[in-house]
Amino acid sequence: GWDYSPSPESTGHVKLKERYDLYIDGKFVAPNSGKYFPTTNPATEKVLAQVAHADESDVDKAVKAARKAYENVWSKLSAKERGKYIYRIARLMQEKARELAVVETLDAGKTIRESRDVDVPLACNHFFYYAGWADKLAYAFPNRTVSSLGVAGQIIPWNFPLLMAAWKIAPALAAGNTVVLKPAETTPLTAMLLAEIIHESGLPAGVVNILTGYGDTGAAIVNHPDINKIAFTGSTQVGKIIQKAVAGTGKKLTLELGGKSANILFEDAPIDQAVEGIVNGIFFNQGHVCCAGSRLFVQESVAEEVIQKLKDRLDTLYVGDPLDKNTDIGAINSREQLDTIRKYIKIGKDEGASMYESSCEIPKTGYFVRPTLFTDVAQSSRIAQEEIFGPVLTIQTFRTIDEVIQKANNSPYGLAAGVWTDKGSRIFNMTSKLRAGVIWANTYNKFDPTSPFGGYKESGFGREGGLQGLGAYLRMENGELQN
Ligand code: TXE
Repeated sequence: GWDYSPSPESTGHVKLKERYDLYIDGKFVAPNSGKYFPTTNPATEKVLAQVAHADESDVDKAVKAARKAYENVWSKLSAKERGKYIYRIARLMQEKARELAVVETLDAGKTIRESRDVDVPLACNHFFYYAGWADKLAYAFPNRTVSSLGVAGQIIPWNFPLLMAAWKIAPALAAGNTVVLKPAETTPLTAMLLAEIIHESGLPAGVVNILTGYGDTGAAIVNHPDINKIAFTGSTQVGKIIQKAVAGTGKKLTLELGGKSANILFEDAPIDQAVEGIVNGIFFNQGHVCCAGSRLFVQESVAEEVIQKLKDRLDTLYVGDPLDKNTDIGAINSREQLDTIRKYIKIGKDEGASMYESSCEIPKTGYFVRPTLFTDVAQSSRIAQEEIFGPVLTIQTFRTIDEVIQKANNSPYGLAAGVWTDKGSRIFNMTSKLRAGVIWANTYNKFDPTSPFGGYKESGFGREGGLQGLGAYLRMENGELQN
């Protein structure tokens, strides 16, 4: 139900509760410490609701509930029954699509167009897709003996709050595991709406537990001895901490971390289409995308034309109220992230790159940044090497294929890449040489539950989506799936 007492920030028919509890063992319960923290709307800087801060004792309670549900209920159900529950969750999400989209936009700052057309439908699709695999595991992995792992601990970031919850929960359940999930501290609300949906679906108590909190809550999940698998999406810095913490414990681990992905434009590409793809690649979701095409490499012969077209296009982007359907770029997720982006814009100027920012107005309150691009960027500069995670594009030029492959691969990261060219053979040549987990050709930021997603190098390991994403939640007796 949605008949909660409205918080001051409630919008339209979507009414938020004043306070959100933890979802443990099929019940909404207060945290043992009694502590709550505020989550704010980054577009208005106003508090949306108070959210429970789970501590180690709450995590322990949730892991015990997940273990009990795994041993006594979930692993005993037929695979077909498990699939039915996952379908039911997907259908209930569809019914509540509007509420989910509005709350996602309020809590994360992303545009309503994106929440409505991308995040929520993709999250639903993810549940539908994995529901279908639940009773087909034997067909999914022929010649392998597969079994569920047990309890999965899952920690997710703030850039795609509902979608990341779906990416984590759906395959875990389909593979027969139970779950303890922690959303990011700045975007806990849609995860708690998902908890309500899961509750309404009748999923047996303890199969999914959702605990809100900060990094300490995440660390308590990672370090809990009775967890069999950790799935983390977030910063490379925290990913390294988690990998160390998990070492030697026997917990299965997947890490989806940062990126600095190359978008490569050859002179024979359809230029106008490519400009749109480059804009989408870096400005979609305010640039808070791990696979954002944040480094553009454009062939020298067309560089001037492309850069001019990009500048013109930047000036047409509308930055503002995320709930306005005309908005292209919403609010930066948090004050901290705004400070990080501003810091990198200053670093770019100090490093001697030429900055161009769009001429648009930005709101006076809330966390907003003008879409920005840098030209004359040195390969070794920090803005070309470090993840900014905001609407900031660096542009470099190249002459030959070998040169651009060398530059594109010269990064600690390897999550994604884009190639824009009219030549099919060149696409295949590039995909074999670029060290990136996902490569798009003549498009960018295309996602589908059937396609595995994940990185090389410091972008992490393991895949989410597709069969590989299912395999990440299974024990394989005769050989793990390769990434
Ligand atoms: O990430 P954190 P932050 C990058 C991006 C961004 C930077 C910092 O560059 O600017 O990371 O963002 C939980 N043990 N990405 O600080 O801290 C935390 O509570 C266990 C890219 O927000 O990694 C949250 O739920 N968990 C990335 C989650 O980890 C811990 C998306 C992610 O937060 C923890 C997000 C700990 N010690 C940021 N400390 C992507 N790949 O998409 C924190 N957490």
